[in-house]
Amino acid sequence: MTSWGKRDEMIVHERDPFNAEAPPGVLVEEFVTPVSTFYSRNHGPIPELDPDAWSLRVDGAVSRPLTLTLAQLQAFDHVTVTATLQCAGNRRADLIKVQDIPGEDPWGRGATSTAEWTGARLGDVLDAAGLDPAPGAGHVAFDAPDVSQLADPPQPYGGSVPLAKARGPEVLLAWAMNGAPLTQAHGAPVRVVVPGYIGARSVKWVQRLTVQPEPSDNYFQATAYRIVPPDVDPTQAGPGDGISLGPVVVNAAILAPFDGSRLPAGRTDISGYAYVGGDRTVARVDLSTDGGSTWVQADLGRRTDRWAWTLWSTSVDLAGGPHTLLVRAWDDAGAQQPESPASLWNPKGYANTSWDRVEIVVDAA
Ligand SMILES: Nc1nc2c(c(=O)[nH]1)N[C@H]1C(S)=C(S)[C@@H](COP(=O)(O)O)O[C@H]1N2
Ligand SMILES: [Mo]
Repeated sequence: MTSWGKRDEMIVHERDPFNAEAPPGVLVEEFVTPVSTFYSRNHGPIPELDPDAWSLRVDGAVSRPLTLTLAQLQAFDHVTVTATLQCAGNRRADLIKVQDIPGEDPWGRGATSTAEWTGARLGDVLDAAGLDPAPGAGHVAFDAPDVSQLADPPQPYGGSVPLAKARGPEVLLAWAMNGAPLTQAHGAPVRVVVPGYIGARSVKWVQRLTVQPEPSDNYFQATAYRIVPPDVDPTQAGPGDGISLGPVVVNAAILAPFDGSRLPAGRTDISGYAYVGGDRTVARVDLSTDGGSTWVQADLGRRTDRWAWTLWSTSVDLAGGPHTLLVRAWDDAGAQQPESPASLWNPKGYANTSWDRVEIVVDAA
């Protein structure tokens, strides 16, 4: 059985469709996540597309609808953006502890990863298709060929982003990841990469872009990836119900040490990620080693990539005995993560951005 180029340590939630994340200790090792460690999130079978037969249709509210081959797409300017993808289901496991969420994978802290994506700007392709230079509010819908039986009714995967976001210089039609052609599981030959938005909008195996007045009516835009109120039965929620997820709000996790670990006396290194999408950046990361009574500021590490996570770290002296580690990040608008997963619980288990908590025991000196 194929593991789609992933390392053996991956936590595989499902084989079919393939859904896997790296254990926290592996994820924190590198700023740019190796492809073998990058999480994989699929709603249907992973298609195998022939790059020579692939084409991208660009249509809808454009004056010159286009069909581009891979070579024609690669004739546009090449752009590389280091960007984090974060699944809206990241850290769902802690919501499931509050109340069960049937039918959804119990993602830990690893449904997020960072890569160097290379491709053409989506905005350049839209310009070539004669997008009205001053369009009203609109959206760009993305269509893929992978048919998901989890959708109601079963249908190919799709989604959309607002036109204003689609035209941002960071939004790519990417054919390479970390300097190599996209692998089959990550969307070969071409995927959309929408930095700052939930991973669901970075549609893999993209084959059609449509400029249209409304968001996509695809199941994964209109019905899934929405926050429905806690008292609504998610199987009864239909198109347009709930809050549609787009920009990622501020989030952070502790990747080392692991929850439940026993550590030797002496200095303890603590590290993890913080990330925020939309127009925001991570401003500060606070760490508590006493369950939230006192906080210290973590070092923020490499800060050069506007669309990538912050890998923070700190080193503390801990007395022997049990400790509750907590992390909370702040963004540059002054927003902070909510304290409890219970306050965020929603029936599909999206967007758990509560303070991350890790329990450890330190040996007596
Ligand atoms: N065609 C297609 N694109 C897709 C998906 C999918 O199932 N099919 N999953 C989405 C979701 S929910 C996420 S989080 C990201 C994950 O990207 P990755 O598998 O490359 O990590 O892809 C998105 N694009
Ligand atoms: Mo996702």
